[in-house]
Amino acid sequence: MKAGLVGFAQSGKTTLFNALTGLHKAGTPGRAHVNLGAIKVPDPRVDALSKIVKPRKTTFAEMVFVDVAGPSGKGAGLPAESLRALAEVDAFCLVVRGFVAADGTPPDAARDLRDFDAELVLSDLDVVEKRLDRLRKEHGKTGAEYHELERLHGHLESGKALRAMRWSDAEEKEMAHFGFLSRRPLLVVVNVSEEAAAQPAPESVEVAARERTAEAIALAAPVEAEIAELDPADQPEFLQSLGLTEPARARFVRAAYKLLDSISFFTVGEDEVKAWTIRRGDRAPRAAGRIHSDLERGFVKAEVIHYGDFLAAGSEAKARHEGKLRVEGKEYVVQDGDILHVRFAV
Ligand SMILES: Nc1nc2c(ncn2[C@@H]2O[C@H](COP(=O)(O)OP(=O)(O)O)[C@@H](O)[C@H]2O)c(=O)[nH]1
Ligand SMILES: [Mg+2]
Repeated sequence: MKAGLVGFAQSGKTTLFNALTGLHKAGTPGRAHVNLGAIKVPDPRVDALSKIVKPRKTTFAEMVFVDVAGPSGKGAGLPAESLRALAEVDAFCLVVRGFVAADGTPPDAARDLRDFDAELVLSDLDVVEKRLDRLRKEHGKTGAEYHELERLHGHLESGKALRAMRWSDAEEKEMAHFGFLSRRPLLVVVNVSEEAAAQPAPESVEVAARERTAEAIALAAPVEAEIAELDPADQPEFLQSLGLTEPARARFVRAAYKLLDSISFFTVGEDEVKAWTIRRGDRAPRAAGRIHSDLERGFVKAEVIHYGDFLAAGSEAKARHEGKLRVEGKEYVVQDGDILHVRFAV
């Protein structure tokens, strides 16, 4: 899973990037520069499985972040390098300023959200208009693509993001190559001051986010960066002093999973216990394909034990003995917490 940190300059993107990844990148990346970092997705189930199986290696799912330079101001548009880096992200994490700026400017997070979303809409409108022009010249005002794009044009022109549109799977596929920015799932992170670190996102932002089919969370990026620097043993006390129960990293990852409708499945063996990320609704062959493309191509069946059954039994052999192992075929929809063993032939 790959998330792009976006937002206006000085909103705290790089500070959040450092807090999430534990890296120490300086300031705002230049126009031709992007920061790239990955975090392990915390999952107590992986810890529990690892304790039982005692594998040589334990691997958590990964979430990759890209931190790019934002527009310098309202209407300035995203720099070309940023657009290129954002082409391949699964979701946008929009960082909006919720603290008083160095020059004393009070925050207006809801406005920044509206302005930034408008940038995404304008960028897509530009793409649609260019394609419509081209189609008009080549074929006149006819054809399925022309009419479909006209529909998107109307929607975008009314200022609305493509996120809110219902598309069939076929439409989704047809439109994929355009890489529309306003179609990407959006997680709004309000970077609040330390005093507000434990409070939910301001109501005005919640409302503006909901109107845009987006989710909102609040955190204080510099505080999170501090937490990331602490010895794990010292973290609980520091968190408690701020009124927090867990680092925002954990909340952030959960929100991102929810936003992308992602779930985890596991592979378990003496060599490795490993967590994998898939979309809810993915069938067994696609899940197998995350492990290796051969496993998807040559998928025969999957042996499945659910995490809860595995834990209750205490070992794979016992879970088998208790009849908790199911054999599933190509149509099986993988569930969050499934432990898979894929049988394949290529
Ligand atoms: N007071 C305060 N300053 C912050 C906060 N987050 C970031 N900053 C400061 O704002 C400036 C810009 O932060 P940075 O992360 O580089 O923003 P970016 O341009 O969005 O990447 C830096 O001087 C940060 O120290 C915050 O929550 N509170
Ligand atoms: Mg930056």
